[in-house]
Amino acid sequence: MKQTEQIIFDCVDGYTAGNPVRLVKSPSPELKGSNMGDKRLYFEKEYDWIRTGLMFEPRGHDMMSGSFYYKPQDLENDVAILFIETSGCLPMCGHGLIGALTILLEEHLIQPKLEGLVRIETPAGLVIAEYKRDGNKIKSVKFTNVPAFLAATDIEIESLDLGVLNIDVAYGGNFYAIIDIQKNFKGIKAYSAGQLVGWSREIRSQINSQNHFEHPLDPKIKGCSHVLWGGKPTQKNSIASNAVFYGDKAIDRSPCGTGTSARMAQWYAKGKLNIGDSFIHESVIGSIFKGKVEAVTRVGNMEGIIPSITGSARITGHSQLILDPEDPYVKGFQVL
Ligand code: PYC
Repeated sequence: MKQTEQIIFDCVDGYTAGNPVRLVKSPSPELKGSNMGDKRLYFEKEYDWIRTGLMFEPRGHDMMSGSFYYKPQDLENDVAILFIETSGCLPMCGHGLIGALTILLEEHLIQPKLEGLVRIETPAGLVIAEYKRDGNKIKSVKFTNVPAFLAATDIEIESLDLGVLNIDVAYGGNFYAIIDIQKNFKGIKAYSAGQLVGWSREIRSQINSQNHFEHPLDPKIKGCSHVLWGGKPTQKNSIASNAVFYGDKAIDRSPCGTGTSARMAQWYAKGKLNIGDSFIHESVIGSIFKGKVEAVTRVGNMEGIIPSITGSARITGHSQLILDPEDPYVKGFQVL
């Protein structure tokens, strides 16, 4: 696939718990590498202009999140997914996976070997999903995520506006700086999304300049990319609410699948959740993911959990997006 030629991408748009998903049906750039982790790096090196063209304005927006799908490397599996987001190519994206799978199944783009179960290769590792179907509609997707773990606790960061904040960092497919309600942070309902975005950028850059986060078993996954702000639940059955910051300007409209996984690992490590417990997590718009601590595991020399996340997605439209080398905004832009 060449940047010098016009390319027309066939896409299906939708959302998972309110956050956008855009699956590219075709064409998909050929990726080199023996697993999705290597292929992710190859895509970032050779094809980042496709990601920015399809995710940034004017074809996308600050929250846009998408994916390409591929034949799996291991033929025991059903599909491989590459996540393309405004923030880059994430190792794993929970709302993206639920959305991509719903589209792949409803549009008959994949035929799982076993009805009701899909084995998905992601850059972060193998993820196994179960889905419930009603006719042609996928009613819900439950995926068992890669292992999640608490990576660091009680990091002190000075925010210019909020003052000193106490932050934990946990991994759930991406590294999350988790800011729970505390003396200098009253919970997400007390602030605007714009305030959270501004503070998140400052905090993420301080956290990464003072610490190094790297997956103990996969050095390709490093850096704290997301900031998860905590809040009180507003709905009867939910346990907590949260707002996740990603990219440079986005607040996740969904409860964030990898963020919920990271937060469950944090709660488990602090004795607030046990094996088998469920964790109903609310987003800024009140949408819900149901999390569960499925098992305990080890990640290198750390104790971790195997989290599962259940949610649902809907298709909203079909489009053809054109990347034309003569278009001055072919690579897209962001207004920061
Ligand atoms: O659901 O894992 C997720 C996610 C990551 C960034 C936005 N959503």
